[in-house]
Amino acid sequence: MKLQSVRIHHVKMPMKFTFTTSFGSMNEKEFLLIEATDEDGTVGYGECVAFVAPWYTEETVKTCWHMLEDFLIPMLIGKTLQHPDEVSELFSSIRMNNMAKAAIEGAMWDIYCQQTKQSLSHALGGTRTAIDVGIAIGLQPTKEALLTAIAQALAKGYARIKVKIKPGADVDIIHTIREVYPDIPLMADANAAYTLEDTALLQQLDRYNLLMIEQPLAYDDIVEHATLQRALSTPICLDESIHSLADVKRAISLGSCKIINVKIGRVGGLTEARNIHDYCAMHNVAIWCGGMLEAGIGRAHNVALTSLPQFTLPGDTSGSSHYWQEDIISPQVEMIDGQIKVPQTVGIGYELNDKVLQKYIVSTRNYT
Ligand code: OSB
Ligand code: MG
Repeated sequence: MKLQSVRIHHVKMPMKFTFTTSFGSMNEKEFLLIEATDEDGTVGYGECVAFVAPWYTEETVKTCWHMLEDFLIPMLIGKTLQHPDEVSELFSSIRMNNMAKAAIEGAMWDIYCQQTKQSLSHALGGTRTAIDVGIAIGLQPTKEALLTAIAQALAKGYARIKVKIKPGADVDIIHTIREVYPDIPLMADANAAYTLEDTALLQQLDRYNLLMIEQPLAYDDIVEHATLQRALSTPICLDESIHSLADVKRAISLGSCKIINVKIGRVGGLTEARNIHDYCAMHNVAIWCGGMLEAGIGRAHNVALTSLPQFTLPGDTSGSSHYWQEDIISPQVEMIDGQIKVPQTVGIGYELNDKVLQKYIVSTRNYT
């Protein structure tokens, strides 16, 4: 393949709910949609998952746009590649900016799959034909609202419930949930809101049989999580701390976590995500696919990735209708009885719905 031109669509989509974490709230998703055209006319799409503000990682919509426009797209246009794995190799001279890299890398995987007439799931080594789906429920204004949200999620068949916690809204919240639902698969995500000084408090969570606690300590820490993991029986799952296979190796060798949340954007693309999968499969480390409140293109990529065998835990990969009135793909990603079917057709298995996309496009820029 040889990339000929790229269009970046700047998109804003209203969400169906307000999503609140220890950092703040979101009720719309602003993102970049990458439309890449190969010299043979094949068009591939990638979604940049970065948010408007750098509260989750350092990247933003604007920093990604800058990286894509000034570095990544110029590096890729006109280069002949045999396989999309070569994209991350090519980008290795650029430090970090993983969500920007993943956005265009994902589009190249899409082009490759169409040209070689295979599904993205198959090209990545996927084996599952359906994936288990969990839900991430943000911080709620009241305990009643939280219990209602959980009841609704269970009624829809979600295979796992994740709730956000923060200092002041943690043990108490989990205690309340466990009083009503002693046995549901439950986990808590702290989004880096605690320090080692909170060890005794976090130990109180051990009695609630949580599947895991996600990213309790600092976003850039791997060392202190190892200290915390030794003090907890609840498995720690790392999210924000993991940007590469090298980070995964460090975390596993230090004992910083027992589970890894893999996000394609955070680790710089599908190739690195697959490499992390392969390493974790070899070392018997459980992994699952995280979410960034993606629209349809990013969601389709998450579904394909989750079809790989070591994704043994349900991911944050809800169906389109959980987030959007109308997603930008057709068909929509649909969850039925806690599962999403993995498309086996050529490419990502969903078509971009241009009519819907047009409603949400703010601007478009062309690069040749
Ligand atoms: O910490 O996993 C996280 C959403 C935005 C930013 C960070 C996180 C999340 C989620 C997943 O919890 C939400 C989803 O995509 O359903
Ligand atoms: Mg998280």
